Parts: sequence; structure tokens; C-alpha cells
Amino acid sequence: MTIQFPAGWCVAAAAFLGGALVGIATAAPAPFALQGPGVRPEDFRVTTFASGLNHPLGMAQLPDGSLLVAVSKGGSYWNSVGEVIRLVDADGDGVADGPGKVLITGLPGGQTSLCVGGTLVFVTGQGSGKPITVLRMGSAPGDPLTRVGAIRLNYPTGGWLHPHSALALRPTPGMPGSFDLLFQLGSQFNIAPTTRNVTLAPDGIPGAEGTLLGDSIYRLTLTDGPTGVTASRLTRIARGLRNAAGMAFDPATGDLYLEDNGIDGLSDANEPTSADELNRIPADAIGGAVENFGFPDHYTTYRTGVLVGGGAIQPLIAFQPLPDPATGSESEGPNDIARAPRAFPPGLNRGVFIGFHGRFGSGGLANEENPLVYADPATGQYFHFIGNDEAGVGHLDGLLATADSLFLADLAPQGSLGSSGGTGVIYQLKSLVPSTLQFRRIGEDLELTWSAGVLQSAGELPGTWTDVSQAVSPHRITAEQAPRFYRLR
Ligand SMILES: [Ca+2]
Ligand SMILES: [Ca+2]
Ligand SMILES: [Ca+2]
Ligand SMILES: [Ca+2]
Repeated sequence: MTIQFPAGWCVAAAAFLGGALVGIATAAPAPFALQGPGVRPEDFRVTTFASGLNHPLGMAQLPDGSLLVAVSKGGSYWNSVGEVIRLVDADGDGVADGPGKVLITGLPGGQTSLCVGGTLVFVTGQGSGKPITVLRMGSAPGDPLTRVGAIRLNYPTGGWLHPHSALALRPTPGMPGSFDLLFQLGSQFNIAPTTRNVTLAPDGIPGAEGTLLGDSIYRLTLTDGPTGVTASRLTRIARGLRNAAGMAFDPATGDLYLEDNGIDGLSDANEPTSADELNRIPADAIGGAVENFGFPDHYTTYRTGVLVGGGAIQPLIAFQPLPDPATGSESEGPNDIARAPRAFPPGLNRGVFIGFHGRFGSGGLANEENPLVYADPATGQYFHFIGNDEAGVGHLDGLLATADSLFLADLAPQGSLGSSGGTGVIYQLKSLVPSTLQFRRIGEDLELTWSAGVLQSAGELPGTWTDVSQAVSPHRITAEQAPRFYRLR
């Protein structure tokens, strides 16, 4: 039997997650508190979903609710073998039911990102010798993955400060069976325009070729056709980006959220020149004119907020220490980004979460710049949802938003990536808030509204309830539609 996976969005495709069972988690409690204005910790069930992992980073959810996780097996992240494992939580207690099954091994070490589209899985490491590998699922979610091919990025000699590492994926608009794979190629230097090119070369994926400019995000369209996987339409999406190390499509609007990594300090690298950023490309502008986000000439100065240059596209948010930019708690080095789960409580379900890596090889209190930030693009407000002063947090670099949960992967809780094999942890933050479904008539139509949760519908009251794909409040039901029942889960 072939399981037909729905069209995938990187990173979360939680469309058919069954009703979760209530259970009591038995694993060690998560070593952090949830904080911030209006945040009620009792609105969440926080569990240690899996521990003892080898450098977990990229995550995606399969339609059966299980997680695929890219891991890097080895004592050191830098000298490791890439694998994809599958974690199952069949009883829904927030704790994976076992250590995870290896679905493929022998991938390049230092895996950084993973996306699922249809029956394809895309993984990548960071930089030279670590291509974007294309894998295919078996007929069941637990079957081994097979290698289809790879998309190679060949770097010139001389080093490249911010090579590729991040992926984002969406179904290609108007092209069923195709997916737009986005990847970044950051800057060659700390504070100067990139001067050299990278060559994109196919390895079993015809059409994956071209010349790449730095300071950019690129799109490649992958089509899974009768002759196999082919690539086309290599397109520069954005420029003026020092390192967009995290990208996420908003499943509701199709907008692309991306960050940019601020310019390191010229005398002290840990005291940046410019602030890290949150940026957005509206859905209908992706792939049109190449958006310019300003690096290296236009930026917001760290701490003082002074605008340098002042041209190009200004960020939605330039992150400063809180509450006082001069003396406050820092957040530096954004890695992954995730659209907030829709079932999260009001005040936490419209924005994005961003994991800040902070100091390169430090964790806990020695890393004073590694919070998990919640940011609301609509208001420009942001705060530390998980703070800096957590002794057990290293680098919350991997984020996955599902309908009701945020999964956080701590790459190396003790901070160092040199002897961190087997110490990685994934946490699950599941929303517990109830929500009421309300409706009003608008002419012949009906408008449904709700503050949290996932809208489901069924043809008959005792019938099969399924999520209404991508539905957000308010949701309009037209008079022409066949009668259906609605509820929240
Ligand atoms: Ca379990
Ligand atoms: Ca700092
Ligand atoms: Ca910028
Ligand atoms: Ca810290």
C-alpha cells in the first residue's frame, strides 16, 4: 500500500494528526521555565520528548504524527555521520516511545536542516562537501529512506563565512507534484559584499545547476515526475542578506519569514556591529523582483538602534537586548525560525519563534545570548519566551511548529559541539488552552471565529473529523458549500 502524504510545507505538516491522548509524562522535566508578558506556564504541557540524541537539528512531522529528525552521529558535531531518525509518540504523552529508528545513515555529518515534501525528504549540512541530499520515503512511515541524489554547492578556495545551511519548502503554486526548495547562501565576509561565486551542480538530480551569488536566498523547483526527480527554475529570491540561517513559510498566508544575522563586532565578535533581524517577503512577491535586505551597507546598529544607510528593505524587527538595549539580556545569532502553532494561547499564536544560538561553543549561564524569542511581526514586539539564565540550555537551534505544539531541539545542551554526541534533547511544548468556536451570519454566508485551536470539520456528527487545511480565524463558509459540522481540537 502506498501512503499518500499531503503536499508538504517545511517544516510542519500536521494535517492529519489524530486526537491526542492525555497521558502523564515520565521523562525528566524540561530544564527551563516559560516566561514573558501574559505567558501562563500552566497553558502548556512541557515534556522532554527525546534525549540522548546525536546533535538533533532539522525536524519535520509526518502525517501520522511521528517526527523525522536529522541527527549527526559522532562524539563531535564536526566529525560525525549524518542520519535521519524517526521518533514515534503513539500514546501521545509527550515522550517518544523509544530511542528512534534510523531510517538512513551515511549522510554527510553536521546535518542542519530537514524538510518533507510529498514522499521526498530534503536534508542538508552546512557548507563545502555537505550537499542538499534528496531522499525518498518508503511505503510506510517507518520504512527506510532511499537516496535519490544530491544538489551540490561547490565553493571556491579561500573560505566562506556563511555557507548554505537552511532549507524551506512549499508546494509550488500552480504546479502539482512540484516543490519550491529555498536555501540560503550567506556572505563570504563579515562586513563586505561577497566577491566570488558558488557553483550548483547536479548529482542524480538533472537540472540542479547554475551559478550562485552570495548574500542571497535561492529557489529551486523540484519535480517528482515519472522519470524521477528533476530540478528547474533556479531563481535568486533575495539579496543583501548576511546569513538568512532560518526561513519559514507561514502556512496560512504563504508569506516567507526570514532572519538575518547581524554583523559581528570588529573588536569583539560577541558585541555585534548590527542587530539581528526578522524580515518577511509577502507570498505574492516571492520570485518576482529580487528583494534587497541591505547587507552590508544598510543596517540597524546594535544597542543604539541607529539606522545606517537607511535604504533597502528595513526589517520588521531588529533585535536589541531587553528591556534596556544598553544593559539588557541579549539575543544573538538567530538560527531556526518557526511560525507559532495556531493552537497556542492568544498572544502567542500570531507571531514566530526564533532560536538564538548565542555564543558559539558555550551553554547554560556561560552563554548569555541564547534565548528562545517570541516575536510578533504585527506589533514589532518581542520577548524571551525561554530566557538566558537557564543552566540546562545549550543551543535551541532546531524548531518545529505543528498544529498544537512547538518542538525544540537542543543541539548540545552543554554548549560545546566538540564532545557533545549523545547529549542532544528534543522538548515538546504542547498547548493546553481550550478555545470556543463562535459564528455569525454575513449575508448568506457564515463566519467562524476562534482564539486558539485547529478547526476541524465532518460530513456527519459522529463522522470522521479532519482538519480544515490551513484554516485561520476568521474563516468564511459560503452558502454554496455542502452542509458540514465544525469543531476545534
Ligand atoms: Ca509516548
Ligand atoms: Ca553579545
Ligand atoms: Ca537587513
Ligand atoms: Ca544562557
